[in-house]
Amino acid sequence: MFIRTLFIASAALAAGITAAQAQVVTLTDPTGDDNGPGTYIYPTDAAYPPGSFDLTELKVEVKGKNVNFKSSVNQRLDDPWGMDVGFAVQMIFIFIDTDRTEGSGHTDGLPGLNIEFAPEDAWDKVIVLSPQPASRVQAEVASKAADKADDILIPRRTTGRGKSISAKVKVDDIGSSDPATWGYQVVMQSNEGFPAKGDLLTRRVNEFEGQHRFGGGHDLMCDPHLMDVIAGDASGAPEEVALQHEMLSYSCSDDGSADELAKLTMVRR
Ligand SMILES: [Ca+2]
Ligand SMILES: [Ca+2]
Ligand SMILES: [Ca+2]
Repeated sequence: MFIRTLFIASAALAAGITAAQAQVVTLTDPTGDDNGPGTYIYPTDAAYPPGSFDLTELKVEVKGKNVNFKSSVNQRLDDPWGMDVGFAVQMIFIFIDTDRTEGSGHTDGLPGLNIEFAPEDAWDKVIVLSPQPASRVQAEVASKAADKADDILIPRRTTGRGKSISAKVKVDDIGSSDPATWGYQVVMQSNEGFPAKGDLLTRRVNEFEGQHRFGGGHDLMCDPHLMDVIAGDASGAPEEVALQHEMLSYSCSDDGSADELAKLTMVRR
């Protein structure tokens, strides 16, 4: 009897460990593709060393009542602007599709990104990793993306260490507790403390790079304003670079409005 009870207990324990392990999702991105659709160039200021916007990994893990997000880049983080959270130039948007239901969620992006999502890849929540104080990000969301405010999750504290930027969000705020079932898209942008009117703290991409402007795109808002995303099945395979460039293709009309915005898809496991 005692042995039987022990067996059941250890079997339950083993099952519990398996369930916990299943709740870790690791997505990998190749290096050297921090050029958006293939043409983008870093700003010229020394605050943006090579690799700063080259996404390499996203790790998502449920721990108790929280979901931890840890996103890595191909350059040691630095704090040239005195943000006091261990990083400064990056801003990362983690879009998630928690219900995998076509037509449920948002197909438009966020102000300043110039992207959209396919209906089958509509996002339900986005986690914003910014070095700005959460109160500043919240104020920007309230004034520039109020219609989506309920689905824009701003962690109380986001910190950088080594090459990784981390934050946690409550499972209850996401409304789903199994990251293995979600779809993902990770958008690498840059923290712009003095954003253009309407932009959600994002840095612009122009035709020519400037001290604090990305280059290689278009001076208006028809080009996707981002440097790196995940593509394919996010295993980090070299062919994901071409898939990214294809996904980020866009077309501008003569007056600089978008004929076609870049349409992002989700990575699913
Ligand atoms: Ca990358
Ligand atoms: Ca532009
Ligand atoms: Ca990529």
